[in-house]
Amino acid sequence: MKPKILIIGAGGQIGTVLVESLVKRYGTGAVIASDLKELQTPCASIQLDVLDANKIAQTIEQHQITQIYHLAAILSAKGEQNPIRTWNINMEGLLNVLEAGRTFNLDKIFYPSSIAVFGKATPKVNTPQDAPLVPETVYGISKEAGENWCNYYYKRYGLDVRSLRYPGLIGYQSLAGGGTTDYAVDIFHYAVKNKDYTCFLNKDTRLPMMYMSDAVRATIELMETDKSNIKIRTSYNVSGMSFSPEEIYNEIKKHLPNFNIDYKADYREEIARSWVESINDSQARKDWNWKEQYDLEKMVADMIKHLS
Ligand code: NAD
Ligand code: AKB
Repeated sequence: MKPKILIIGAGGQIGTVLVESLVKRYGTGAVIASDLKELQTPCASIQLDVLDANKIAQTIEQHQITQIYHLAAILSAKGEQNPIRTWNINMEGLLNVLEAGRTFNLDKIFYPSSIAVFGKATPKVNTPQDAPLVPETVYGISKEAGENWCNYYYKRYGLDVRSLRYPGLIGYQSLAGGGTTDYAVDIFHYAVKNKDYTCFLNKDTRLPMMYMSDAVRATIELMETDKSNIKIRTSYNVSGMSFSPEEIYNEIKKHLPNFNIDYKADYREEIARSWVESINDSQARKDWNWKEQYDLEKMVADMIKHLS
C-alpha cells in the first residue's frame, strides 16, 4: 500500500531536504509537511505544534496518515539556554507522536536520535552500537530517553518505530540552527562569499559528520527495509565521515585558496568535547546494507559547487 506521510518539524535543516526526497519518491499527494511556522513546500503543508496532541490526531484522521517522520526538536546548543522547555518539547512531542502511532495503528514512525546521546564515558573512537550513554546536554538526555521510549512502544505495543543516531549533518539546501555541529555548514557560507570565518570550536575538535544526501538516503532506506531486518529498536549508529574544523578548513582551501579561519571557542566546545569522534556502524551495514557515499573530499567539492 502506498504510504501517506506526515512530516512534523518539516521546516528545518533536514525537513527541507527530506520533504523534497519523499515527494520525489512517493508523489506530491503522499506527503503532508508540517511545522510551527508556515512552509513553502512542493506538497500540502499545515501549521502544527507537536505539543498539540488533538491536532496531531485530527491531522492523521483527516489525511489518512499511515507514517510519521517526527523531526521537531530543540537541538544541543539552543537546548542549553532553556533546559526545561527543551525537555518538554523534545519529550512531550515524541510521546504525542508515539501515542498517536499506537492509537491510530500507524504503519511506521521515524525518530531521529543523535550522537548527542554519547558522553565522556563513551569510547571516543569507532564508538560501538552498544556503547554506554551518559549524555551531558539536556538535548542528549532527551534523545537517549527518546530512544528508550521508541524501544518501549515497539516491545509493548508492536509499534514499528525506526531510528537513526545522526551525526552532524551538512547540506547546501538549508541552514543549520541551534546545534553544536552547525559550524560545518556555516563555514561554507562564509567561504563562498570570500569572508573570513570565526569558528566556535577549537581547531582539533573532531566530530562525526554526514552529508545531507547520505542522511536522507539512510532515513528512507531504513524506513523502506523489511521489518524483519530491523534488529535495533533504540536507534542505529550511522557513520559518514569524521573531521576537525582545521581539516574541513584545509579541504575548503583547496578550492578557495584565499579563505581564512580563526578560532574562538565558546560553550559549544564543551558540548562537542563530551561527544565522540567517530562511529562504528557495522550493525546498520549488516542489517539493512547501509553505506555512505560521501567522504570529506567529495562532500566539500559538492557543497562548493552548489553554493558558488
Ligand atoms: P531544525 O532545528 O533545523 O528543525 C526543527 C524544526 O522543528 C524547525 O523547523 C522548527 O520550527 C520545528 N519545531 C520546533 N518546535 C516545534 C513544535 N513544537 N512543533 C512543530 N515543529 C516544531 O532541526 P534539524 O536539524 O532539521 O533536525 C531535525 C531532527 O533531527 C531533530 O530531531 C534533531 O534532533 C535531529 N538531528 C539533527 C542533526 C543535524 O545535524 N541537523 C543531527 C542529529 C539529529
Ligand atoms: C547538534 O549539534 O545539536 C546536532 C546533533 C549532532 O544532534 N547537529
